[in-house]
Amino acid sequence: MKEELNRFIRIAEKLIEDESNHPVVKPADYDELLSYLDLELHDEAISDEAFEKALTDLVLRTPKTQSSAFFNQLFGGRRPKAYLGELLAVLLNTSMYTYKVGGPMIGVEKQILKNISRLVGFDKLTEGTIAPGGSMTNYMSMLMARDKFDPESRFIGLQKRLIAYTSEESHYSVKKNAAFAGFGRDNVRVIASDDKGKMRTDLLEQEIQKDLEEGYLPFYINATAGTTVLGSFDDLNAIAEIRDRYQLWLHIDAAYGGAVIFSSKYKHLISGANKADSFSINAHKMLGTPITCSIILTVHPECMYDSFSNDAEYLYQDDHDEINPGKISLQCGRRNDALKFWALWKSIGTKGIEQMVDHEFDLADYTRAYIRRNSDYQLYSFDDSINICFNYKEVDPEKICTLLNTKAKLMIGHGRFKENKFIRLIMVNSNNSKAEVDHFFKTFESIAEEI
Ligand code: ABU
Repeated sequence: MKEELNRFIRIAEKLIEDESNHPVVKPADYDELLSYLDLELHDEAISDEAFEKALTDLVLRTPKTQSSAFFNQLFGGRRPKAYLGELLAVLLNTSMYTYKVGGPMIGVEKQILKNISRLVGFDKLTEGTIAPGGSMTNYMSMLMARDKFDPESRFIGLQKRLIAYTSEESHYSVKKNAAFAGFGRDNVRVIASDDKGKMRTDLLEQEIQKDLEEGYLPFYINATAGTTVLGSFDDLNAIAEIRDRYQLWLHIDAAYGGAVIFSSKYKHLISGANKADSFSINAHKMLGTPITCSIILTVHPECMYDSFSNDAEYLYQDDHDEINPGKISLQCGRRNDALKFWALWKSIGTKGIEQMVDHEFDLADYTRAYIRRNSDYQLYSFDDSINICFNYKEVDPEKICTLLNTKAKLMIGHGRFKENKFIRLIMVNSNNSKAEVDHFFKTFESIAEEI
């Protein structure tokens, strides 16, 4: 293994150097790209030299999501301590189903869950776990709600006409999950958002009433704290009131924006989160932890056991359910996604994480200020968000994003809200500074002028 660790360091050093010299990989068509690389699998072994070259070439041709020029998705920025935690988790190859196999890593996960629960402000006992991504934590919340409202569904399939509610700006997993959960995509009511991307609570209530009149069973609301396009936060207090009136399950999908729980300055955005039946947050988004680390908590621990536990004599041979998290997991084998986040949190403290979050918002403010004082730009997104959505002169957003990538200048995507299509810049890399923002605009404008 030592030899491979040395090889890892050699390749990693090349990657990090290449990343600072060429923050965007020169893209190529799929077939062309594969023709540069040695991906064939042969019957015979190859030499270590050939192996290292194949691996290095592959790594250096992979899109650089951790560089200073990556503004494309809701993650970015390598926090070294989190990466150290991840590398150790890989070496240990723990599976987080039992204390027997996971040992103290079960305690690491529980510590994170306890602290997140405290920061959300839950005053009840919560239970939680870590799942592979926000789609899956959304799914877990939906399954718990389904099983609570239609308990027979766990044994003989759906018996009730369940209806779920979410906003048009919510994550696309909500509809997929409705299909997986067996009540179907068409039984998700998609509620229009207001002009700032927040779910219209008046329409939410109207839809619930209509469904009740028609004999359906409204059971689940999925509210969003940090929408993918605008970074908007639903009005969680108003939605919780509706939940109380009609007795539904309220899940808060804070996969993206949940990081504000760490910030005294921005916590107000998520006011009401502590009223949720379940809450999810992704440490791999604003918190700079490697993909994936998606945390779900619920104030109904019994629902977590009802939906996810199953006996397996060959697995659960020791200890009690409380320290065998396989009993509340979606999966059987489960990566140790806790250690990387714990390593970051342990090293920089809650205050260090708060600084990261605030820094992302500061950079977003700086970016918006540039756009606002420059009449060539039009801004479509709002304050208190790290998503900056804009257009420049008459330039087609799709065209410029493609050109910036093909010229290996910047990685950035485009989005849509209502009738407007625009460039979407995600200011999620807390390693960046104002210098990278200035560089962004300089590069962006020079390529835009070519168009
Ligand atoms: N949940 C990931 C969404 C991806 C994106 O909008 O960048």
